[in-house]
Amino acid sequence: MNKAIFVAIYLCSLCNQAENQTTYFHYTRSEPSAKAGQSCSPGAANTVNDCVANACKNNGTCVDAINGFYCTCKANYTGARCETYFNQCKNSLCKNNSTCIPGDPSYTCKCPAGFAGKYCQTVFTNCWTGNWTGNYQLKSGTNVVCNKGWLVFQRRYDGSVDFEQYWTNYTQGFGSTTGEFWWGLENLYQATKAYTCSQCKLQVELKSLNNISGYAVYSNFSVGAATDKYRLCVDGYSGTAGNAMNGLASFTVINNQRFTTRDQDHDLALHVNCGAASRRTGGWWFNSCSHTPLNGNYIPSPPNRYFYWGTFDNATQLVFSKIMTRCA
Ligand SMILES: *[C@@H]1O[C@H](CO)[C@@H](O)[C@H](O)[C@H]1NC(C)=O
Ligand SMILES: *[C@@H]1O[C@H](CO)[C@@H](O)[C@H](O)[C@H]1NC(C)=O
Ligand SMILES: *[C@@H]1O[C@H](CO)[C@@H](O)[C@H](O)[C@H]1NC(C)=O
Ligand SMILES: *[C@@H]1O[C@H](CO)[C@@H](O)[C@H](O)[C@H]1NC(C)=O
Ligand SMILES: *[C@@H]1O[C@H](CO)[C@@H](O)[C@H](O)[C@H]1NC(C)=O
Ligand SMILES: *[C@@H]1O[C@H](CO)[C@@H](O)[C@H](O)[C@H]1NC(C)=O
Ligand SMILES: *[C@@H]1O[C@H](CO)[C@@H](O)[C@H](O)[C@H]1NC(C)=O
Ligand SMILES: *[C@@H]1O[C@H](CO)[C@@H](O)[C@H](O)[C@H]1NC(C)=O
Ligand SMILES: CC(=O)N[C@H]1CO[C@H](CO)[C@@H](O)[C@@H]1O
Repeated sequence: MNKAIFVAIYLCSLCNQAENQTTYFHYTRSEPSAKAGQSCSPGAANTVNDCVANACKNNGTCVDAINGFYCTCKANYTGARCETYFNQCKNSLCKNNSTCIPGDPSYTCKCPAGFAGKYCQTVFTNCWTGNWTGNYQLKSGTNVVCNKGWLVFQRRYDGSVDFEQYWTNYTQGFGSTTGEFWWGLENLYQATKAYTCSQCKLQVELKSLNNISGYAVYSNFSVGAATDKYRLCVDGYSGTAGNAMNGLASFTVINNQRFTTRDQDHDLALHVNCGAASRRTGGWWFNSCSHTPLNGNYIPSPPNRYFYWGTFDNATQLVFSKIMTRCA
């Protein structure tokens, strides 16, 4: 073999080797074909820079080459254009059979029911044993929303969920724990039944149509069993929204009242169901009736039937509510 041909074959075998090694080689165009002994080497034939803008994803470095380009990927990325996450989860810290989900900049662990924490390293029993914020699952499989150590049992902010529901709905809960919801009286009872009224607190956060925010905290809170129609104990007000639950007219004091819905009237009003469908107040603890219809119509209809807190922003229509409890 003459020397020139040997060099050409040698160079071409380098090309092939390079091509084999750069498994992410990406052909985008045809370059003039290499002629033996002449233009086989990449430098000779690579007349066009193929590294267009954003050729490589995720900050990968584009390397121009004959007939195209290839990408050198940053850590945790792979694929011809670094478009795919590398298996971050291979050595993840996810504990207790949780599922590792790749993400940017790092993976997250999806916990099985009954576990919580960044790596699902902790047994989850209730919102108030830790400094929890977010959605969790009790061992029973029930979804629960925690907010800085409080258990959220009602949340409204856009009117997308209809709160004009029946007794079974108010006992079982409705809506979605990722959106608007009522958690359910039976869930609330089961989560708090080990505690007395003086061991749990209630916190209500509100925002009015005028964009004024306020809150009410009650130092004592509990709900009774289904057999007692989830009777409310609520006492010890402090806050900025006023004591509308117990502090207005005596006939609207709702401490010690049972729960009423459109189809189950357990209130003290003689000739009316405070939770009647026509009143659009949703299910609630009513005396005869109440100044805190937090499950009432989101949009006023009829005009005097709506979602408000009697001592807050002149009983203006609300746009947001969050009701939470914490026991210890
Ligand atoms: C890419 O680099 C930018 C700027 O340095 C940085 O903000 C971004 O997080 C990086 N993206 C990846 C996937 O590494
Ligand atoms: C790659 O992912 C691991 C977790 O799998 C993470 O600890 C590491 O910081 C990541 N590296 C870069 C450069 O993003
Ligand atoms: C994890 O899964 C294994 C196999 O299914 C099981 O034996 C083990 O008890 C599980 N551990 C936890 C903490 O759930
Ligand atoms: C709860 O979380 C907040 C914010 O992350 C932190 O400042 C506080 O120290 C935590 N409290 C406890 C008891 O862990
Ligand atoms: C209310 O309860 C009824 C009967 O259990 C059910 O069919 C309906 O879907 C529930 N509605 C909501 C909004 O959950
Ligand atoms: C509220 O709790 C305090 C103790 O924290 C107690 O003295 C008071 O009687 C309780 N009120 C009700 C209605 O349970
Ligand atoms: C309240 O805030 C919302 C969104 O921030 C805004 O669209 C609306 O105009 C505000 N309303 C008043 C009465 O200020
Ligand atoms: C509160 O509402 C009533 C009835 O609409 C009105 O007469 C009163 O002026 C309002 N007060 C304030 C402070 O807005
Ligand atoms: C019930 C159970 O297996 N819990 C384990 C969850 O993970 C932590 C951290 O690895 C262990 O310490 C627990 O024993």
